[in-house]
Amino acid sequence: PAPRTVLLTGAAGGLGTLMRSLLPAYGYTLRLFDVRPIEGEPDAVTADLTDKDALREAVRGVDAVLHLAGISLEAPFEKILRSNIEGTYNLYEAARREGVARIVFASSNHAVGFTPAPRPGEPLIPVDTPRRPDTFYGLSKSFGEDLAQLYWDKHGLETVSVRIGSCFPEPTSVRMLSVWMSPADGARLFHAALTAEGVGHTVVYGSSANTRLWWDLSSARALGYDPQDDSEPYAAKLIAEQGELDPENPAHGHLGGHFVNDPPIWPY
Ligand code: NAI
Ligand code: 15L
Repeated sequence: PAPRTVLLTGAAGGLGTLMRSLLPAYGYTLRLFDVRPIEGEPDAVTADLTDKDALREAVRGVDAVLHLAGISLEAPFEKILRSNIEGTYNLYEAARREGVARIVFASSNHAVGFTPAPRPGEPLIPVDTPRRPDTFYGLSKSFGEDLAQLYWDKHGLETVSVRIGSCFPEPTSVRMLSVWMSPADGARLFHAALTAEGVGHTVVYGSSANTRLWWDLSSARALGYDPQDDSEPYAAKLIAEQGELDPENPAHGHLGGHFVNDPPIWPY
């Protein structure tokens, strides 16, 4: 049966807020979880991913989890370790113990951020391209994908790992013309990931059907995802403001954009 009750972690964040407004139309009842309180949502669970008891209670009885919580940009390793690595492990362990069948994991393009962006005419980047994290942040998403594979192989807990490009109301950079996922397409993709049958552990890229797309959406389409949006209507204005991407500039020539150039944040 299709999942109906879904735990949404990271519900207070940018993507969580978008999904709180878009996913109920697909018939889901959302249980909300975030370390930050959410105004107007007295039933939301306000807890940290390090709180194993709170997580165990939060996943109890849900059909699936949409796991968006975590640090969403580069940060000192120790912080990434707590929220994204240990936090995601805690979530999987809670889900395993409570018998939750599926997790949709918000992975990121930054798990493969050091992959050179294809130039026009070159093949799109496949999902099985070697992982090349561009930051400690991207490394934590790479860990999350491996954790998901382990929990499928060892425990039969299914995951769709969605390597999200940039999910914001509008693309705001020339790079985003290639990696943008409209919020409406985001909801379509998460819905497909929550409902497709027999996913095991499936990795997909998360973006709209952009004219300037860098990666292969076929594994997402195989779940039933049918993207309806394209960033191209924003192209002329963004290119006039910012210029075309220069593939010789590392911050332009890799999937991860400026993340490849950002120095690690030391110390702890
Ligand atoms: P965000 O930073 O706006 O939201 C993340 C939420 O997670 C926040 O509300 C924060 O309070 C919560 N959180 C962080 N650490 C936590 C912890 N230890 N315990 C409980 N809650 C915690 O990020 P955004 O943009 O909404 O992204 C959501 C997820 O999607 C993140 O995992 C991010 O890495 C991933 N992602 C997002 C992309 C995007 O374009 N928005 C692109 C690629 C991946
Ligand atoms: C991400 O993983 C971040 O969470 C998001 O804030 C954007 O920076 C996005 O990647 C991107 O690559 O544009």
